Amino acid sequence: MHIVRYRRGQDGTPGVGVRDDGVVRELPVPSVAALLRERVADLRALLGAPGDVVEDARLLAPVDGATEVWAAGVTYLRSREARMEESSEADIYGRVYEAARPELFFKSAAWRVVVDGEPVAIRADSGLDVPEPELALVVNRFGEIAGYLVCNDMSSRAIEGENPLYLPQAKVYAGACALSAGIRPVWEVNGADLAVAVRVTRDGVAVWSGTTSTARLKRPFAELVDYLFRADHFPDGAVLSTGTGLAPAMDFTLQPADVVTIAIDGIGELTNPVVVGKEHFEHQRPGIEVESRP
Ligand code: DO4
Ligand code: MG
Repeated sequence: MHIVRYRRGQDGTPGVGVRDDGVVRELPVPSVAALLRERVADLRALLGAPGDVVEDARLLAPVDGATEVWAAGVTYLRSREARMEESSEADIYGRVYEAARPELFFKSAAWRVVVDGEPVAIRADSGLDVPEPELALVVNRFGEIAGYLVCNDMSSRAIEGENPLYLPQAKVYAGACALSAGIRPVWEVNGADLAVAVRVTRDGVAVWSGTTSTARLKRPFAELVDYLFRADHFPDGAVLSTGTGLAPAMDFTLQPADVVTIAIDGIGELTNPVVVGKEHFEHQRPGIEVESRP
């Protein structure tokens, strides 16, 4: 089962539902944010009694309201190695990999997230760009892990490599954050040992692929969530991407029209074509699905 946001094909009305065996059934809530204001036990009860079938659901990005997407970095050995190769300041990546405090950074507001099938972007001012295939935790406002998503943390290696202080520019720009369409509830899958696979195709030919497992993640999920919630409130919950365990060699860079596919066992698949520049995202607008909280 997956929690989904959708738009009805006929009248375009947005809704929230559960998807099982390809069939979407509606839930009596206005947003995914509303679900993330519930404790996991209450969420489970709510999902157990869905309503009518939605015949013509077009799936949307699985986040809305004030839910923020954050990401962890250098949580796998491969990521530590890759940063040390690309960076003018290799030492800091080795230190953060060993440190008690993880690297966490803001990645996206909900309204900027793209979903399966939509384009992801490389920046027009970057020359070395990669997808980062990651398992993302969906965390409710109480700091409980409620489910999982597939995340592509698109990144400019050129910009981050030039100076680590450029990290926000390397990581946060139009089309940089893609999430799979459905949230897999936490009680249905063990996120700690899942196969993660990535494939980039160019003109139909695979130009980079790789596999890893979430078992190689250096830090427990609970530790990452604990640091995120230490000094801030997330009234509509948060998505916390857990970092990449897959990075290509330095001679690989994404190109426009490449297609990136990320699959995580039991969670879902995320496929996005690559475009260059912010022009492709002018239709994105904040606030449309943001509702007032009680
Ligand atoms: O330190 C830069 C970011 C690392 C990252 O995004 C990752 O390891 O996934
Ligand atoms: Mg990453």
